[in-house]
Amino acid sequence: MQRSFSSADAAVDQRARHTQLLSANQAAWAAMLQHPFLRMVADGSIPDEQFRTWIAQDYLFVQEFVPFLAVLLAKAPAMLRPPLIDALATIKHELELFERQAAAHQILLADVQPTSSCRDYVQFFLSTAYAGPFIDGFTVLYGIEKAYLDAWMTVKQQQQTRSPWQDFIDNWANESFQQYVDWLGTTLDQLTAGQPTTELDRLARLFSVTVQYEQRFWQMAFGETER
Ligand code: MP5
Repeated sequence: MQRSFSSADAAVDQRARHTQLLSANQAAWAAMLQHPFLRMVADGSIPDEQFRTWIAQDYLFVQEFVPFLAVLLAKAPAMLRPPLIDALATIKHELELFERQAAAHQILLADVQPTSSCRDYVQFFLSTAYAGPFIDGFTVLYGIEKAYLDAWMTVKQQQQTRSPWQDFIDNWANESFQQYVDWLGTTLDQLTAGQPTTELDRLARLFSVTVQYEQRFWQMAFGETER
């Protein structure tokens, strides 16, 4: 049967928007997942100092996720408010996980100063949410959550034995987080359906920057020179 090229074809392409963002950043994404930090967590060789650095810095990161999600919530279409409220509630539990684990491992979270990797990343996602339209912040949210889903799933798949840091691994490598990230992806597809190319180019740039920050964040655990 003959098919004419029509809006149906465009719709197929638009439905896969999140896949397009991922494939456009395939090399950087793969490099991120192969970072030594993740490999060493998986095989149990991660030095305590590196993991502790990550905990303290990621705690600062997650704390700033509250205003990030709150600003997104304020700009969100009404139908997206309930799931974003759930996402905010999850952050509250996540902060408690960091606090419990820090106490159990004698890690002081008070007075931790952000590294430049952490500070720059936080500034990037906050300013994107504050200054841009909802879709910009939502695209960054998708990149951030998808990065942690894939990173911690990769660790979990490679693990042979239980890790002393298992609660962190399981916090992101689980089915309900997978479902949340899948929902973010399909919602991104729906929100971007029919958008002009210039809009999509801007989102693609925001997504690429997110991937770069993710990579840099793992590297930061091994030390960085202040910029
Ligand atoms: C996340 C995170 C995931 N905690 N830290 C970095 C550097 N990237 C992504 O975000 P969330 O809100 O903890 O699921």
